Amino acid sequence: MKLNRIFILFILLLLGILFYGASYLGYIQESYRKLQIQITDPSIKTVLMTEEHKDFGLRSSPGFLYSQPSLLEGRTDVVSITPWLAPIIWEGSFDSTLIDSIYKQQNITIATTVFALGKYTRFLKEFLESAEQHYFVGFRVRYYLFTDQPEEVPEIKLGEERYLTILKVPSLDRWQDISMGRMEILEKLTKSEVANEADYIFCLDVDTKFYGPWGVETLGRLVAVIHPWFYDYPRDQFTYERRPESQAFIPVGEGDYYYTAAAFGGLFKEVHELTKYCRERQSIDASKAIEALWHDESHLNKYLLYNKPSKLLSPEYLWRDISSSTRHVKVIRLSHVAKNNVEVRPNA
Ligand code: UD2
Repeated sequence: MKLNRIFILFILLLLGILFYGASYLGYIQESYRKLQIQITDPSIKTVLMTEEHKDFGLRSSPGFLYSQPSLLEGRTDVVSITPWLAPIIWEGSFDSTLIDSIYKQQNITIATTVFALGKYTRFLKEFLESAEQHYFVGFRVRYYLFTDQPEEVPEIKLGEERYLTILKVPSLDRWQDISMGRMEILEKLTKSEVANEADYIFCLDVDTKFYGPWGVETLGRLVAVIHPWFYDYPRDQFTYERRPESQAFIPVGEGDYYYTAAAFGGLFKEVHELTKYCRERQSIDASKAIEALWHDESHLNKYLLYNKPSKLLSPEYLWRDISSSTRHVKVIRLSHVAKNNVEVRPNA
């Protein structure tokens, strides 16, 4: 009799645990669903992305003529390869006639994300208009524009096979949160159906303007851009996060190049891993009430130190300011535009 009662109690306890577990799981799934909808609303559904990447090799056609490549002549004033043998792209290191013809055969699409929240919508017109003139001209481009004010998006005449999707996101009070918040949105976007609509993705800052060609020479598995302020600095002077308490911590003595968070890209799978890493690390820091020195850029630099990019873009691909020059940068392709941070940002 006593044994029977213990047995019944045990069964009830088991049922209780099962019931609680199931409802907790349901709760997680429900919260996750809400999160997905919030971020991807209104038009992006989350689906399993195609893991396969179109790879046609680098084919050239018989009879197609271009300058003979030289083994002895080329740029000697800059380094165009990393110690892990990734190319560093500078003017003079590639033949755009040849490389365009190779990628033309692949029928590729390039997704490009840009965020314009608060007063940053004022940068959209120049950014988009100049992109239409210089960015992947002759190739299919899909812009994904995240903004808290869709009504402020200017009307831009897009070229053939150029598309713009506007996605509404909530406003935020701190520019640091806007900057870091991009990682979570990009993490989700790179796992959404957008991953099936394009072959490569670039994520660019909006307070920039194109002045020169940015083309298929920039495509690669994981592409990072060398920050225009630090390309000639010793690594111990890079503005890495140096506090061990932060997840972005990089000890003195380590480091390759200092990369900008204002432009990066690659295959969806790779950009997904990068953005996921940054989002996770940012939230661990936030739970410990610490914020990395340069926000998402500090985490991005840590990721890229231990997950080496397969292609690096020289500071031609994101220069400081069109009015400043250096003998190394022969073509300014994309440049930050001058802005008054105090006036344009939501907080100081
Ligand atoms: C600086 C750094 C950059 C990076 C960045 C923070 C230079 C030349 N650049 O760029 O390397 O450290 O700070 O990640 O030093 N945004 C909005 N609304 C806002 C604020 C930001 O939409 O109110 C978006 C927008 O897409 C902008 C991006 O976030 O391009 C980055 O923010 P930023 O422009 O304030 O950063 P910036 O140019 O000072």
